[in-house]
Amino acid sequence: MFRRPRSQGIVFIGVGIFVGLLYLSGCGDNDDPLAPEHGSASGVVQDQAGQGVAGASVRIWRMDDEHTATTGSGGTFSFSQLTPGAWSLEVTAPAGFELDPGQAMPVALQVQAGQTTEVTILLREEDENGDENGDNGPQTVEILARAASFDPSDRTIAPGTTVRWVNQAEIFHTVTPVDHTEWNEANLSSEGETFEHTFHSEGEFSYLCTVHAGMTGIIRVEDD
Ligand SMILES: [Cu+2]
Repeated sequence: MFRRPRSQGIVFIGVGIFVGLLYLSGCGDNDDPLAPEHGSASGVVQDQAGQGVAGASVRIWRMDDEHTATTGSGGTFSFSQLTPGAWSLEVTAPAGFELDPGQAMPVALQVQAGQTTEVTILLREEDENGDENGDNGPQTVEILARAASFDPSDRTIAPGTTVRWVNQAEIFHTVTPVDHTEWNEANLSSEGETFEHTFHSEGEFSYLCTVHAGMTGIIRVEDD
């Protein structure tokens, strides 16, 4: 008759205890060392025909954390190792394209640990108006509302330029005209919020944030 050696029985018991402990340790809710701490965001930049657009610049940011990418041949991009939370994503169209008028920008994204947040950005082919002189026609420039300053605070632009103020932090700011009515007071209440105004007339337009003393700026519109 076959008789199992005593030492083999002890090994079986030992393995059983080990497997049991492994199982128990896997049941912990929050202390699982293998739980993902980061999330991902990926997406596609496409034109109105649904074709991916290569060469678009993609920027994703959250407080002081910022990542950039350029879309490849399928119009795709992805960011990994993102801290979970609210992120803002902005796409700059490559030559020949512009944002679709219905495309909100920047896009607010919610990143979750262990998950990939998907986003689709719509562009359209740029119309050819305003492109006769070899320049890029009407331009949009950005001014960043930082913790307590506008950056750049002094900006010179050509008539027809759109200025977009972008809130960089979860801080309430205003963009309040000083001694002019070129635009109405605007609020930038949260991170990623924007305000745009297109300047058609030459002049110097001062503005300030009513919340933060010394947070001032000026737009100089000059035709040259
Ligand atoms: Cu402010």
